[in-house]
Amino acid sequence: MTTKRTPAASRPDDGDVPGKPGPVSPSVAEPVDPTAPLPPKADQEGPGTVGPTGQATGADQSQVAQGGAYLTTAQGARLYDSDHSLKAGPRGPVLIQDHHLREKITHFDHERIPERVVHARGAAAHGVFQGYGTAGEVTRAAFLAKDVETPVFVRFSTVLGSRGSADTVRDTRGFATKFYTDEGTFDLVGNNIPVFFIQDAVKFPDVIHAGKPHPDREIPQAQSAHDTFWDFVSLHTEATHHTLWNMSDRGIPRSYRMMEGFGVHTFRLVGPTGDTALVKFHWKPRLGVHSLVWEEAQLISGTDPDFHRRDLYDAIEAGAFPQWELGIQVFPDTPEQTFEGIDLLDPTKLVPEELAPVQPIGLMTLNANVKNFFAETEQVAFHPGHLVPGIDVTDDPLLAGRLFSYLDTQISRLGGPNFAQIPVNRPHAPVNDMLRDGMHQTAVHTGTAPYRPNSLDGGCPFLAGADTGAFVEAPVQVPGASRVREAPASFSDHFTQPRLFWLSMTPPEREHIIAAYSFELGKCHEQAVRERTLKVLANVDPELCAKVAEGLGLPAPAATVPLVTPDPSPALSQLGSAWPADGRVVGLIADPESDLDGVRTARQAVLDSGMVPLVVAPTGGTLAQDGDPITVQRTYATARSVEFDALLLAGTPGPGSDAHGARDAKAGAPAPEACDPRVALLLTEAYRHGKAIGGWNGAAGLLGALGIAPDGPGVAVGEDGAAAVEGVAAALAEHRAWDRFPPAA
Ligand code: HDE
Repeated sequence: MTTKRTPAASRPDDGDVPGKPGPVSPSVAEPVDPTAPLPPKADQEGPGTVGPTGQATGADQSQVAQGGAYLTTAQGARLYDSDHSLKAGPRGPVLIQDHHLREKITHFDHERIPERVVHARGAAAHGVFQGYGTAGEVTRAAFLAKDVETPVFVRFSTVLGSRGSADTVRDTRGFATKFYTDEGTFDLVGNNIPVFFIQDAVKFPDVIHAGKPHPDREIPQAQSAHDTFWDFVSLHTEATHHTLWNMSDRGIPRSYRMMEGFGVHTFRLVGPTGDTALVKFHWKPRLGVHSLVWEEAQLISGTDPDFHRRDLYDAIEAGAFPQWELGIQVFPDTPEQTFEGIDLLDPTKLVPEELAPVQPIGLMTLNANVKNFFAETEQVAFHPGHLVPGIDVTDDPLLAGRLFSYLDTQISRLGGPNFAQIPVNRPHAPVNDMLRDGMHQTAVHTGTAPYRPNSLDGGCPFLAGADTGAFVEAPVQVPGASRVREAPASFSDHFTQPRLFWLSMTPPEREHIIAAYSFELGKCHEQAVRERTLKVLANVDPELCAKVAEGLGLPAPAATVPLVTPDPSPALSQLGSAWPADGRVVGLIADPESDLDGVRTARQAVLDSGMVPLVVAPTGGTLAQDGDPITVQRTYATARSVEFDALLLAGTPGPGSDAHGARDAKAGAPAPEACDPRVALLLTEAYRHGKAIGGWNGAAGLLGALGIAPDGPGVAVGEDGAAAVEGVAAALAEHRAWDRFPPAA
């Protein structure tokens, strides 16, 4: 039997079926003016979809994929069939005259563009930046003035992995922000680590070739735990500082929302009177800086490779808009370009916040998700050379190379020089350039004289001066010098600042660093690479070196340079501060016999504290003895501890019994085997990862049976659900129960 397709006019089901187009004219899309700024993002209020907690999210349902009533070709001709190729008879050959087949398949064949050579995997969001006005003395940048609101687009990324790689791999994270200011677009293309592997752009292909998969078998994907990476960084010791940050908890962030961002290079600001200052940019997350633990990160790579992308999208969709304060460290613009002996042009060095405090200059809020990943996240084109009046570059040799590289890469990635016309890249300031033609030119430029000087187009446009909003380079003195391929002497200190970082870490953070080096080097096959890395670590700290050597089963070498011991910088540690628990995910483990009123109370208390409750039960559906049914979001089969920041074990309605399969074990503590093994795994894994655990009425017995002391660090067993949530929220302020991790020393 065959299906015969006939023109729509003779089909009986058209026009009168609910939800199907009637015989009306299709809406015609407004022609796009490529020189116009992007329209403001539509408010996200709307009828809404259901988010991960089962709550309405408020997402805009009016944004549907197709705008018109009828499906058309790319040329606007209405189609009567897009499901069958044109054939000579139902079983005959496909005819080459099928222009619709060719249009559809050809377009599909070209759907992919080259992925970014680095930072291929990313996630992005729209938002707004509001200036505090506190930077007015050091920069004339108008978007930093008090209460000025500027739309922004931010893309977070990993560096090494391909587009389809996992989010939670150990890596540096990109943190690139596009400010659509009234004076032109400013891109702050930074990372979540304040220093870089190399001091000179000419080394970039080397470090990336070393970090990317091996060129023969193209493995491993998105990892630094392999021989070529460690071969390079052990030979090229200026990478030691960045590598140490990567091996620390900073290499595995809990969420993009909980990462710091850094401009890395020193920039030059130009003030209203032309005075200049050197600055380093910092993004400080309102939720604090938090990380995963390594086993958790590895498990998530399998169970939810989209963990960070999902987290960002869900939070924004739920209205939990992430925020960062932008801050600057300000240094005098002296001819030496150093501060307290630290070379400000060396991107492998940071300036401790204790020496130069970060001064807040504005607040960024991400408040809208992208509507189309390819159009926005994939096609956004950042470039450190996108600068606005009042923000200029320095002679950092790494930055100089980037100023060349980013424009160049967009031309091959986005297929030509007109990528600024792609909607996400369009400036919001009026564009009046004389750039013409080229691949993917979408503007229809009028006039006859795209050159200057000219008289035929009225001589316009005119040039501006600093007083009329022009970008004017600061007149920095360039000393007369011979041409050399050399670095300044101060660039050769590769160990003082890694040592500063190490000495600033708390015991559990040190333990994580030791474990990370031991893991990564343990994955290398070359003994020479391991031994050489130990020699590098000996120049950072003898304890670090000895512990990693112990893990590798190798002798610890002695330092080959005198160890300088700087004052530690507590600001480099992620521990020691209390942070809001907003946005943390709390799993509520319950079964049909649990105290469901307590579950309802606990669930509401979690929501009231700005956290996300997910009910975990033996099966899907709802839990209800009486009263409102409780929707189950995860079953014992689908839940894994890594999805949660905290777990709550629901109590039973009556006194003196134990939940979750252990109810019959009345004599003494319930036996661990009486607990559903999947619940036992959830709890013990979460415990091992330092997560907050709570419960009520009977939970203590089961936790104890699983080896989790009910009064231990980060464990909150309360009288009822609300008390348990309170205890868990308090524990989450420190993110993890750090006392559960053994100290390094
Ligand atoms: Fe990049 N980098 N980079 N980089 N980088 C790119 O540009 C490059 C460096 C950073 O979400 C590429 O559009 C060179 C430092 C981020 O789209 C490319 C050097 C820092 C992103 C490129 C560096 C960064 C990129 C690839 C050494 C932190 C992602 C695709 C001189 C301050 C932006 C693209 C996004 C992307 C080159 C070093 C951050 C090839 C040559 C240092 C966040 O142009």
